[in-house]
Amino acid sequence: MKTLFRNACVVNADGARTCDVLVCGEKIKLIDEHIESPDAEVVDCGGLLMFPGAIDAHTHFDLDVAGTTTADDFASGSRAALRGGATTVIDFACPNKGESLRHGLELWHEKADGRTACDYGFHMTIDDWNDSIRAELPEMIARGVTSFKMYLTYPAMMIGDQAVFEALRELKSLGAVAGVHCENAGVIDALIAARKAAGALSPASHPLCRPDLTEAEAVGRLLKLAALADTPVVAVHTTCAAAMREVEAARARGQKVYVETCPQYLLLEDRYYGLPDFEGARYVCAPPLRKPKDQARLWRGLAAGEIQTVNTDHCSFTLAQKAMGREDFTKIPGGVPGVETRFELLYTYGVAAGRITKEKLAEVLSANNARLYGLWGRKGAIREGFDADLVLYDPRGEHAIHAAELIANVDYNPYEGFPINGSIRQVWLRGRKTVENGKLLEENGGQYLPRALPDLSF
Ligand code: DUC
Ligand code: ZN
Repeated sequence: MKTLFRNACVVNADGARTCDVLVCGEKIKLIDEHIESPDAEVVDCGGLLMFPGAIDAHTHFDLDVAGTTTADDFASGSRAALRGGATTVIDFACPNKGESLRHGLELWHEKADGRTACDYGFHMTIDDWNDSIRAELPEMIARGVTSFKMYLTYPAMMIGDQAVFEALRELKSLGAVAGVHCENAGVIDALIAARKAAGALSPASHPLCRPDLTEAEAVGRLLKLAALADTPVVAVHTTCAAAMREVEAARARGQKVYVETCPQYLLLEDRYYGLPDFEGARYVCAPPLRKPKDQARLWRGLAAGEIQTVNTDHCSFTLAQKAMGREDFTKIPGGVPGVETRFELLYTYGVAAGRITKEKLAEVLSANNARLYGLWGRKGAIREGFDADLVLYDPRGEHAIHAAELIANVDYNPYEGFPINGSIRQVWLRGRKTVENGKLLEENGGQYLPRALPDLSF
Protein backbone atom coordinates (compact mmCIF):
# COMPACT_ATOMS: atom_id res chain seq x y z
CA MET A 1 0.00 0.00 0.00
CA LYS A 2 1.26 3.47 -0.91
CA THR A 3 0.18 6.79 0.58
CA LEU A 4 1.25 10.19 -0.65
CA PHE A 5 0.97 13.00 1.88
CA ARG A 6 0.82 16.24 -0.11
CA ASN A 7 1.98 19.63 1.10
CA ALA A 8 2.61 18.78 4.72
CA CYS A 9 4.64 21.07 6.94
CA VAL A 10 7.03 18.30 8.02
CA VAL A 11 8.34 19.05 11.51
CA ASN A 12 11.44 17.32 12.83
CA ALA A 13 13.71 18.16 15.72
CA ASP A 14 16.24 19.62 13.29
CA GLY A 15 13.89 21.74 11.18
CA ALA A 16 10.60 22.08 9.37
CA ARG A 17 9.76 22.34 5.66
CA THR A 18 6.70 22.02 3.47
CA CYS A 19 6.94 19.04 1.14
CA ASP A 20 5.43 15.73 0.04
CA VAL A 21 5.98 12.45 1.88
CA LEU A 22 5.58 9.08 0.16
CA VAL A 23 4.90 6.07 2.37
CA CYS A 24 5.26 2.54 0.99
CA GLY A 25 4.05 -0.23 3.26
CA GLU A 26 5.26 0.50 6.77
CA LYS A 27 8.10 2.87 5.86
CA ILE A 28 8.71 6.40 4.72
CA LYS A 29 10.03 5.94 1.20
CA LEU A 30 10.65 9.46 -0.06
CA ILE A 31 10.47 13.05 1.16
CA ASP A 32 10.67 15.72 -1.52
CA GLU A 33 9.26 19.04 -2.68
CA HIS A 34 6.98 17.39 -5.19
CA ILE A 35 6.44 13.67 -5.62
CA GLU A 36 4.41 11.96 -8.33
CA SER A 37 3.15 8.49 -7.49
CA PRO A 38 0.03 7.67 -9.55
CA ASP A 39 -0.79 4.45 -7.68
CA ALA A 40 -0.65 6.06 -4.22
CA GLU A 41 -3.63 7.15 -2.19
CA VAL A 42 -3.30 10.91 -1.67
CA VAL A 43 -3.78 12.67 1.67
CA ASP A 44 -4.02 16.45 1.32
CA CYS A 45 -2.05 17.95 4.20
CA GLY A 46 -2.46 21.62 3.27
CA GLY A 47 -2.46 23.71 6.45
CA LEU A 48 -1.46 20.75 8.62
CA LEU A 49 1.68 20.13 10.61
CA MET A 50 3.14 16.64 10.27
CA PHE A 51 5.04 15.49 13.37
CA PRO A 52 6.85 12.21 13.92
CA GLY A 53 4.71 9.81 15.97
CA ALA A 54 5.31 10.65 19.60
CA ILE A 55 7.00 8.21 21.96
CA ASP A 56 5.77 8.03 25.53
CA ALA A 57 8.70 6.49 27.34
CA HIS A 58 7.08 6.50 30.78
CA THR A 59 3.79 4.66 31.23
CA HIS A 60 2.43 2.30 33.86
CA PHE A 61 -0.27 0.10 32.37
CA ASP A 62 -1.77 -2.84 34.25
CA LEU A 63 0.37 -2.17 37.30
CA ASP A 64 -0.52 -3.21 40.85
CA VAL A 65 -0.13 -0.19 43.14
CA ALA A 66 -1.21 0.30 46.75
CA GLY A 67 -3.59 -2.67 46.84
CA THR A 68 -5.25 -1.95 43.52
CA THR A 69 -4.43 -2.10 39.79
CA THR A 70 -4.13 0.86 37.45
CA ALA A 71 -7.39 1.67 35.67
CA ASP A 72 -5.71 1.42 32.27
CA ASP A 73 -4.33 -1.85 31.03
CA PHE A 74 -2.40 -2.24 27.80
CA ALA A 75 -5.58 -2.29 25.71
CA SER A 76 -7.21 0.88 27.03
CA GLY A 77 -3.93 2.67 27.76
CA SER A 78 -2.43 2.09 24.34
CA ARG A 79 -5.63 3.12 22.57
CA ALA A 80 -5.63 6.34 24.55
CA ALA A 81 -1.94 6.77 23.73
CA LEU A 82 -2.52 6.38 20.02
CA ARG A 83 -5.47 8.76 20.12
CA GLY A 84 -3.14 11.21 21.83
CA GLY A 85 -0.48 10.95 19.12
CA ALA A 86 1.84 8.45 20.83
CA THR A 87 2.60 5.71 18.32
CA THR A 88 5.04 4.08 20.76
CA VAL A 89 4.96 3.59 24.51
CA ILE A 90 7.69 2.21 26.73
CA ASP A 91 6.17 0.76 29.88
CA PHE A 92 7.93 -0.38 33.05
CA ALA A 93 8.06 -4.13 33.54
CA CYS A 94 8.04 -4.57 37.28
CA PRO A 95 8.87 -7.90 38.93
CA ASN A 96 8.29 -8.05 42.68
CA LYS A 97 11.28 -8.19 44.98
CA GLY A 98 12.51 -11.80 44.98
CA GLU A 99 11.32 -12.49 41.43
CA SER A 100 13.60 -12.78 38.43
CA LEU A 101 13.84 -10.15 35.70
CA ARG A 102 12.92 -12.89 33.23
CA HIS A 103 9.68 -13.47 35.13
CA GLY A 104 8.97 -9.72 35.06
CA LEU A 105 9.59 -9.53 31.32
CA GLU A 106 7.41 -12.54 30.59
CA LEU A 107 4.64 -11.15 32.76
CA TRP A 108 4.73 -7.83 30.90
CA HIS A 109 4.63 -9.62 27.55
CA GLU A 110 1.54 -11.50 28.77
CA LYS A 111 -0.08 -8.21 29.74
CA ALA A 112 0.73 -6.48 26.44
CA ASP A 113 1.10 -8.94 23.56
CA GLY A 114 -1.86 -9.11 21.21
CA ARG A 115 -3.84 -6.35 22.88
CA THR A 116 -1.77 -3.21 22.37
CA ALA A 117 -2.83 -0.62 19.82
CA CYS A 118 0.48 1.21 19.46
CA ASP A 119 4.03 -0.13 19.25
CA TYR A 120 5.58 -0.83 22.61
CA GLY A 121 8.72 -1.68 24.47
CA PHE A 122 9.62 -2.26 28.11
CA HIS A 123 12.05 -0.82 30.60
CA MET A 124 12.93 -3.24 33.40
CA THR A 125 12.67 -2.31 37.06
CA ILE A 126 15.60 -3.32 39.24
CA ASP A 127 14.01 -3.49 42.68
CA ASP A 128 16.39 -6.10 44.05
CA TRP A 129 20.12 -6.33 43.56
CA ASN A 130 22.09 -9.57 43.85
CA ASP A 131 24.27 -11.87 41.75
CA SER A 132 21.39 -13.53 39.95
CA ILE A 133 19.77 -10.20 38.96
CA ARG A 134 23.18 -9.01 37.77
CA ALA A 135 23.59 -12.18 35.71
CA GLU A 136 20.22 -11.65 34.03
CA LEU A 137 21.03 -8.21 32.61
CA PRO A 138 22.67 -9.44 29.36
CA GLU A 139 19.61 -11.59 28.62
CA MET A 140 17.32 -8.59 29.14
CA ILE A 141 19.40 -6.55 26.72
CA ALA A 142 19.40 -9.39 24.17
CA ARG A 143 15.59 -9.41 24.43
CA GLY A 144 15.41 -5.69 23.66
CA VAL A 145 15.22 -4.23 27.15
CA THR A 146 18.07 -1.75 27.18
CA SER A 147 16.92 0.70 29.85
CA PHE A 148 16.31 0.06 33.53
CA LYS A 149 14.54 1.79 36.39
CA MET A 150 15.56 2.15 39.99
CA TYR A 151 13.76 3.76 42.90
CA LEU A 152 15.25 5.76 45.76
CA THR A 153 11.87 5.67 47.51
CA TYR A 154 8.91 3.26 47.99
CA PRO A 155 9.79 0.32 50.33
CA ALA A 156 8.46 -2.26 47.85
CA MET A 157 10.87 -1.13 45.17
CA MET A 158 13.72 0.95 46.54
CA ILE A 159 17.26 -0.34 46.72
CA GLY A 160 20.11 1.16 48.72
CA ASP A 161 23.00 3.36 47.62
CA GLN A 162 25.38 0.40 47.30
CA ALA A 163 22.94 -1.43 45.05
CA VAL A 164 22.26 1.65 42.92
CA PHE A 165 25.98 2.30 42.55
CA GLU A 166 26.80 -1.30 41.62
CA ALA A 167 23.87 -1.51 39.22
CA LEU A 168 24.91 1.75 37.52
CA ARG A 169 28.43 0.38 37.04
CA GLU A 170 27.12 -2.89 35.64
CA LEU A 171 24.69 -1.14 33.26
CA LYS A 172 27.47 1.12 32.04
CA SER A 173 29.65 -1.89 31.24
CA LEU A 174 26.78 -3.33 29.18
CA GLY A 175 26.03 -0.06 27.37
CA ALA A 176 22.57 0.27 28.92
CA VAL A 177 21.06 3.23 30.77
CA ALA A 178 19.10 3.71 34.00
CA GLY A 179 16.27 6.08 34.87
CA VAL A 180 15.87 6.76 38.55
CA HIS A 181 12.91 7.89 40.67
CA CYS A 182 14.45 10.43 43.02
CA GLU A 183 12.84 11.18 46.38
CA ASN A 184 14.31 10.82 49.88
CA ALA A 185 12.38 7.94 51.47
CA GLY A 186 13.44 8.52 55.08
CA VAL A 187 12.51 12.19 55.26
CA ILE A 188 9.19 11.51 53.55
CA ASP A 189 8.37 8.78 56.08
CA ALA A 190 9.21 11.11 58.95
CA LEU A 191 7.04 13.89 57.56
CA ILE A 192 4.17 11.47 56.97
CA ALA A 193 4.42 10.20 60.55
CA ALA A 194 4.27 13.77 61.85
CA ARG A 195 1.24 14.69 59.72
CA LYS A 196 -0.57 11.53 60.79
CA ALA A 197 0.22 12.18 64.46
CA ALA A 198 -1.30 15.64 64.02
CA GLY A 199 -4.44 14.12 62.47
CA ALA A 200 -3.82 15.89 59.14
CA LEU A 201 -5.03 13.11 56.87
CA SER A 202 -6.44 14.95 53.84
CA PRO A 203 -4.79 15.21 50.38
CA ALA A 204 -3.50 18.66 51.41
CA SER A 205 -0.84 16.82 53.42
CA HIS A 206 0.52 15.01 50.36
CA PRO A 207 2.81 17.76 48.97
CA LEU A 208 3.85 18.81 52.48
CA CYS A 209 5.31 15.35 53.06
CA ARG A 210 7.20 15.34 49.77
CA PRO A 211 8.67 18.87 49.53
CA ASP A 212 10.93 19.86 46.66
CA LEU A 213 14.10 19.36 48.72
CA THR A 214 13.28 15.67 49.26
CA GLU A 215 13.42 15.33 45.49
CA ALA A 216 16.46 17.59 45.08
CA GLU A 217 18.38 15.69 47.77
CA ALA A 218 17.77 12.42 45.95
CA VAL A 219 18.60 13.88 42.53
CA GLY A 220 21.85 15.27 43.98
CA ARG A 221 22.68 11.90 45.57
CA LEU A 222 21.89 10.00 42.40
CA LEU A 223 24.06 12.30 40.33
CA LYS A 224 26.97 11.82 42.71
CA LEU A 225 26.51 8.05 42.58
CA ALA A 226 26.45 8.32 38.79
CA ALA A 227 29.61 10.43 38.84
CA LEU A 228 31.31 7.80 40.98
CA ALA A 229 30.11 5.09 38.57
CA ASP A 230 31.20 7.33 35.68
CA THR A 231 27.97 6.90 33.75
CA PRO A 232 25.19 9.05 32.27
CA VAL A 233 21.85 8.64 33.98
CA VAL A 234 18.24 9.77 33.52
CA ALA A 235 16.42 11.73 36.24
CA VAL A 236 12.82 10.74 35.52
CA HIS A 237 9.75 12.90 36.21
CA THR A 238 11.74 15.92 37.36
CA THR A 239 9.43 18.50 38.91
CA CYS A 240 11.19 21.50 40.38
CA ALA A 241 13.78 24.24 40.33
CA ALA A 242 15.62 22.72 43.31
CA ALA A 243 16.16 19.46 41.41
CA MET A 244 17.28 21.39 38.33
CA ARG A 245 19.94 23.11 40.46
CA GLU A 246 21.40 19.67 41.22
CA VAL A 247 21.37 18.87 37.51
CA GLU A 248 23.14 22.16 36.76
CA ALA A 249 25.79 21.38 39.39
CA ALA A 250 26.41 17.91 37.95
CA ARG A 251 26.69 19.27 34.41
CA ALA A 252 29.09 21.93 35.68
CA ARG A 253 31.24 19.04 37.00
CA GLY A 254 31.24 17.67 33.45
CA GLN A 255 28.62 14.95 33.91
CA LYS A 256 26.11 13.87 31.29
CA VAL A 257 22.61 13.93 32.75
CA TYR A 258 19.33 13.33 30.93
CA VAL A 259 16.25 14.95 32.41
CA GLU A 260 12.64 13.95 31.88
CA THR A 261 9.64 15.97 32.99
CA CYS A 262 5.89 15.44 32.57
CA PRO A 263 2.90 17.60 31.56
CA GLN A 264 1.50 17.56 35.10
CA TYR A 265 4.63 19.27 36.41
CA LEU A 266 4.55 21.84 33.62
CA LEU A 267 0.86 22.66 33.93
CA LEU A 268 -0.67 21.74 37.31
CA GLU A 269 -0.03 23.30 40.74
CA ASP A 270 0.30 22.04 44.29
CA ARG A 271 -2.55 24.28 45.46
CA TYR A 272 -4.94 21.77 43.85
CA TYR A 273 -4.30 19.40 46.77
CA GLY A 274 -6.27 21.79 48.97
CA LEU A 275 -9.42 21.66 46.83
CA PRO A 276 -12.62 20.85 48.77
CA ASP A 277 -14.56 17.57 48.66
CA PHE A 278 -11.51 15.35 48.38
CA GLU A 279 -10.88 16.70 44.88
CA GLY A 280 -7.19 17.02 45.74
CA ALA A 281 -6.94 13.23 45.55
CA ARG A 282 -7.22 13.43 41.77
CA TYR A 283 -3.79 15.04 41.64
CA VAL A 284 -1.94 12.75 44.02
CA CYS A 285 1.18 11.53 42.30
CA ALA A 286 4.81 11.23 43.31
CA PRO A 287 6.71 13.45 43.21
CA PRO A 288 3.80 15.83 43.81
CA LEU A 289 2.75 18.86 41.80
CA ARG A 290 4.82 21.95 42.58
CA LYS A 291 4.58 25.74 42.40
CA PRO A 292 4.30 28.17 39.47
CA LYS A 293 8.00 29.09 39.87
CA ASP A 294 8.90 25.44 39.35
CA GLN A 295 6.72 25.23 36.25
CA ALA A 296 8.46 28.31 34.87
CA ARG A 297 11.87 26.71 35.52
CA LEU A 298 10.83 23.53 33.69
CA TRP A 299 9.52 25.43 30.66
CA ARG A 300 12.79 27.39 30.56
CA GLY A 301 14.71 24.15 30.84
CA LEU A 302 12.81 22.66 27.94
CA ALA A 303 13.37 25.66 25.71
CA ALA A 304 17.07 25.76 26.59
CA GLY A 305 17.69 22.05 26.02
CA GLU A 306 18.33 21.35 29.71
CA ILE A 307 15.40 18.91 29.74
CA GLN A 308 15.52 16.25 27.06
CA THR A 309 12.14 14.51 27.21
CA VAL A 310 8.52 15.03 28.22
CA ASN A 311 6.80 11.75 29.06
CA THR A 312 3.62 11.24 31.03
CA ASP A 313 4.14 8.77 33.91
CA HIS A 314 0.62 7.72 32.94
CA CYS A 315 -0.61 5.80 36.01
CA SER A 316 -4.36 6.15 36.08
CA PHE A 317 -6.92 5.43 38.77
CA THR A 318 -10.66 6.02 38.81
CA LEU A 319 -12.26 8.29 41.40
CA ALA A 320 -13.47 5.17 43.23
CA GLN A 321 -9.88 3.96 43.44
CA LYS A 322 -8.67 7.36 44.61
CA ALA A 323 -11.37 7.17 47.32
CA MET A 324 -9.41 4.33 48.97
CA GLY A 325 -7.54 7.16 50.67
CA ARG A 326 -10.53 9.20 51.80
CA GLU A 327 -9.60 8.77 55.47
CA ASP A 328 -5.82 8.70 54.97
CA PHE A 329 -3.97 10.49 52.16
CA THR A 330 -1.18 7.88 52.19
CA LYS A 331 -3.66 5.29 50.92
CA ILE A 332 -4.60 7.28 47.81
CA PRO A 333 -3.10 5.37 44.86
CA GLY A 334 -0.53 7.70 43.32
CA GLY A 335 -0.60 8.65 39.68
CA VAL A 336 -2.43 10.66 37.03
CA PRO A 337 -3.51 9.89 33.47
CA GLY A 338 -1.56 11.57 30.67
CA VAL A 339 -1.03 9.56 27.48
CA GLU A 340 -4.09 10.90 25.71
CA THR A 341 -3.56 14.59 26.35
CA ARG A 342 0.22 15.13 26.30
CA PHE A 343 0.55 16.08 22.65
CA GLU A 344 -2.25 18.63 22.51
CA LEU A 345 -1.27 20.12 25.89
CA LEU A 346 2.37 20.51 24.87
CA TYR A 347 1.36 21.95 21.53
CA THR A 348 -1.03 24.44 23.16
CA TYR A 349 0.90 25.52 26.25
CA GLY A 350 4.32 25.06 24.65
CA VAL A 351 4.25 25.84 20.94
CA ALA A 352 1.11 27.99 20.57
CA ALA A 353 1.98 29.87 23.77
CA GLY A 354 5.43 30.67 22.39
CA ARG A 355 7.37 28.84 25.11
CA ILE A 356 8.93 26.26 22.80
CA THR A 357 9.18 25.86 19.04
CA LYS A 358 7.41 23.15 17.10
CA GLU A 359 10.82 21.63 16.37
CA LYS A 360 11.49 21.43 20.11
CA LEU A 361 8.16 19.63 20.50
CA ALA A 362 9.29 17.03 17.95
CA GLU A 363 12.58 16.76 19.83
CA VAL A 364 11.21 16.22 23.35
CA LEU A 365 8.31 13.96 22.37
CA SER A 366 9.99 11.92 19.67
CA ALA A 367 13.64 12.32 18.67
CA ASN A 368 15.26 12.36 22.11
CA ASN A 369 13.19 9.44 23.38
CA ALA A 370 14.12 7.47 20.27
CA ARG A 371 17.84 8.18 20.75
CA LEU A 372 17.90 7.59 24.47
CA TYR A 373 15.87 4.39 24.30
CA GLY A 374 17.41 2.67 21.30
CA LEU A 375 14.71 3.29 18.70
CA TRP A 376 16.48 5.76 16.43
CA GLY A 377 16.61 4.55 12.84
CA ARG A 378 13.00 3.35 13.10
CA LYS A 379 11.27 5.90 15.32
CA GLY A 380 11.70 9.51 16.34
CA ALA A 381 11.79 11.40 13.04
CA ILE A 382 10.13 11.78 9.66
CA ARG A 383 12.98 10.46 7.56
CA GLU A 384 13.34 8.17 4.59
CA GLY A 385 13.66 4.58 5.86
CA PHE A 386 12.02 5.29 9.23
CA ASP A 387 8.67 3.79 10.22
CA ALA A 388 5.75 5.81 8.87
CA ASP A 389 4.54 6.87 12.32
CA LEU A 390 2.95 10.25 11.72
CA VAL A 391 0.79 12.76 13.55
CA LEU A 392 -1.14 15.25 11.42
CA TYR A 393 -1.87 18.26 13.59
CA ASP A 394 -4.31 20.97 12.59
CA PRO A 395 -3.26 24.17 14.35
CA ARG A 396 -6.58 25.83 13.55
CA GLY A 397 -9.61 25.91 15.83
CA GLU A 398 -10.00 25.36 19.54
CA HIS A 399 -11.56 22.83 21.84
CA ALA A 400 -11.30 21.91 25.51
CA ILE A 401 -10.30 18.75 27.36
CA HIS A 402 -13.22 16.82 28.80
CA ALA A 403 -12.87 13.42 30.44
CA ALA A 404 -16.19 12.36 28.94
CA GLU A 405 -14.71 12.64 25.44
CA LEU A 406 -11.50 10.74 26.21
CA ILE A 407 -11.11 6.99 25.85
CA ALA A 408 -8.68 6.23 28.69
CA ASN A 409 -10.39 4.17 31.36
CA VAL A 410 -10.67 7.05 33.83
CA ASP A 411 -13.74 8.98 34.94
CA TYR A 412 -11.98 12.32 35.46
CA ASN A 413 -9.15 14.22 33.87
CA PRO A 414 -6.69 16.47 35.70
CA TYR A 415 -6.85 18.95 32.80
CA GLU A 416 -10.67 19.11 32.68
CA GLY A 417 -11.73 22.25 30.82
CA PHE A 418 -8.22 23.22 29.73
CA PRO A 419 -8.52 25.03 26.36
CA ILE A 420 -6.56 23.45 23.49
CA ASN A 421 -5.28 25.12 20.33
CA GLY A 422 -5.91 23.02 17.26
CA SER A 423 -6.22 19.25 17.35
CA ILE A 424 -4.77 15.96 16.24
CA ARG A 425 -6.44 15.19 12.91
CA GLN A 426 -4.87 11.84 12.08
CA VAL A 427 -2.39 9.39 13.55
CA TRP A 428 -0.60 6.87 11.32
CA LEU A 429 1.19 3.82 12.71
CA ARG A 430 3.64 2.11 10.35
CA GLY A 431 1.78 3.32 7.28
CA ARG A 432 -1.74 2.62 8.52
CA LYS A 433 -4.22 5.31 9.51
CA THR A 434 -5.16 4.43 13.09
CA VAL A 435 -6.89 7.60 14.32
CA GLU A 436 -9.00 10.17 12.49
CA ASN A 437 -10.62 13.16 14.21
CA GLY A 438 -10.50 11.44 17.57
CA LYS A 439 -11.90 8.15 16.32
CA LEU A 440 -9.78 5.05 16.77
CA LEU A 441 -9.69 2.99 13.58
CA GLU A 442 -7.52 0.07 14.76
CA GLU A 443 -7.21 -1.63 18.11
CA ASN A 444 -4.57 -4.33 18.31
CA GLY A 445 -2.00 -3.42 15.68
CA GLY A 446 0.88 -2.65 18.03
CA GLN A 447 4.17 -4.56 17.79
CA TYR A 448 6.74 -5.28 20.49
CA LEU A 449 9.90 -3.28 19.85
CA PRO A 450 13.11 -4.99 20.89
CA ARG A 451 15.29 -1.94 21.42
CA ALA A 452 18.94 -1.33 20.58
CA LEU A 453 21.36 0.09 23.14
CA PRO A 454 20.83 3.76 23.96
CA ASP A 455 22.57 6.49 22.02
CA LEU A 456 24.21 8.47 24.80
CA SER A 457 26.11 10.78 22.49
CA PHE A 458 23.70 13.69 22.74
N1 DUC B 1 4.65 7.97 40.71
C1 DUC B 1 3.32 7.97 40.62
O1 DUC B 1 2.68 8.94 41.00
N2 DUC B 1 2.73 6.87 40.15
C2 DUC B 1 3.40 5.77 39.62
C3 DUC B 1 4.82 5.70 39.90
C4 DUC B 1 5.41 6.95 40.35
O2 DUC B 1 6.60 7.04 40.43
ZN1 ZN C 1 6.53 6.26 36.85
